[in-house]
Amino acid sequence: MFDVLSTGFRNARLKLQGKAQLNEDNVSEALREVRASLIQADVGIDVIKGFLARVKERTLGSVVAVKGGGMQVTPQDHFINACYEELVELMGPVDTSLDLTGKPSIIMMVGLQGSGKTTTTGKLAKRLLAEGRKPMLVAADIYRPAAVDQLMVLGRKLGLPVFSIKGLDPVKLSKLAVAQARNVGRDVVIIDTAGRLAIDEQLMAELDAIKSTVKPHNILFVVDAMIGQDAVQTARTFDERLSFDGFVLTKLDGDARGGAALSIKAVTGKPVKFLGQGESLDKLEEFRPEGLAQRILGFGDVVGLMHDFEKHVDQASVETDAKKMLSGAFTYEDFVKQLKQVRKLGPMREILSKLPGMGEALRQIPPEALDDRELDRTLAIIHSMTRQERRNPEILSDSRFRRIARGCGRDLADVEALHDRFLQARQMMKGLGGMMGNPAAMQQMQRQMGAMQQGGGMPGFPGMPGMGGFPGMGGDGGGGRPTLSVEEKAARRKKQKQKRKARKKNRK
Ligand SMILES: Nc1nc2c(ncn2[C@@H]2O[C@H](COP(=O)(O)OP(=O)(O)OP(=O)(O)O)[C@@H](O)[C@H]2O)c(=O)[nH]1
Ligand SMILES: [Mg+2]
Repeated sequence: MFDVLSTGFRNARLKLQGKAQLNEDNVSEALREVRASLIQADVGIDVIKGFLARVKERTLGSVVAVKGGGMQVTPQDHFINACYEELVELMGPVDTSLDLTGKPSIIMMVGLQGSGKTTTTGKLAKRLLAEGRKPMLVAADIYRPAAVDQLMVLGRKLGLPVFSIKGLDPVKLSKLAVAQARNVGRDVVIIDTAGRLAIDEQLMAELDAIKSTVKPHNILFVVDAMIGQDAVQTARTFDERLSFDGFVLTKLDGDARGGAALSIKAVTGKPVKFLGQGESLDKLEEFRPEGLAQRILGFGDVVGLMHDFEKHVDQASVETDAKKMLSGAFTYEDFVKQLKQVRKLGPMREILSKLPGMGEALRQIPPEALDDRELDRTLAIIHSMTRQERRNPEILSDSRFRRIARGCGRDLADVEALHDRFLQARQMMKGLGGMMGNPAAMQQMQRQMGAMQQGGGMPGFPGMPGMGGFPGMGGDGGGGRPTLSVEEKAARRKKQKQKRKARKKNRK
């Protein structure tokens, strides 16, 4: 997602590399890269023109500021920051609110065929349910029998009532549904309407009639982010007729060029409220222009990840784990706990795609390395250990390794490799812990981290062991097991053998 745009901004940044200052010429050159990618991402020409002009003004119009700590901002960073701020302006301001003051509150979903109305109805219902509301779903798409079934399935999944009457026209049906909701004490009614491939008068008239009959508190226009400029035009037409309250942009997890995400607010003046990021019901996020701007620039959606992390992780236990890790007293039991928490965040590729600067790097990591099954394999090895071994990794010996390998059906070398990486990671954590008590060392580390982040600003993730540094997460140079050649495997076996010998010698 947003690859085209990210590449454009990255190229623009490269054009400014090593420049002592920003001037009309070099900024124009950088902006040409941005312009090309905006056109390719199918952003409307008027929006592009305005955006580029404002970035230029912001870049040239202000003196390059000096960041705290005496660190000079490079012209590159200054340029990217201007782009970031303009992107946020373009897509903002935020208004993710829904009017839920009605009794019941009515939300009407509209949009073209296949845009994701029904799916978003389910996602929204799930979200409201979690907030303690009592939603009812209304199948107002009566033209396709499968449409009603689809909503029924979602209703069953969520344990929610679905209102549907065969053969009744959508306007009457919606009216009845609202009355029914009031009678049975449902406080939110979500009306899933029919879509058409293109806008036609009959559909518009029907939606208009539903609107004037039930007077929804919220009309959400659902739009597939994969269609660029066209989507924006469609949105404009719908808005002229129905005057909706906001957008839901769907399929942002796909290969969308993302043009619509950028320009839809600018063109219609209506806010984006939610983002659909996948087919399953939990893949709905509140829209934050900052997060999206970071992703568009290729810095990852750190805030989104932090949010997921907070949702799934018990903060108190994270802090205890972090302390334990930093003291070097980290065991396989703790490690399993961590792996399971990481697992809850979703597939590895998805987690990593939200980290700053991972866009490019992700493409270079072979798919096997981010195979979530690798996590399972690692867990299987650890499960083959006895509880005592999991709690005291120090007691692991060659005979124990052999038993563990037999137990989980893996090569001895795999078990040993896991253990090596475990010890390395633990050592690293302990080193880090030692440093924390030492201000000079801390400063040194912060400087190094600063250089790595290139201004992307990645907050620390307590309890999230250095991505890729820990075993089971594509740690050995991103390769993972399946990518080793025969020679490499032989070399690894040889190395393991030497280590085994050394360990034996040490014990003697
Ligand atoms: N990847 C991805 N797929 C999505 C998302 N939202 C919806 N889809 C998929 O898009 C397809 C169409 O979604 P629906 O919810 O049926 O769309 P609709 O607007 O109700 O379509 P009609 O009822 O035919 O007008 C389905 O296969 C969904 O699973 C999303 O955010 N990401
Ligand atoms: Mg539908």
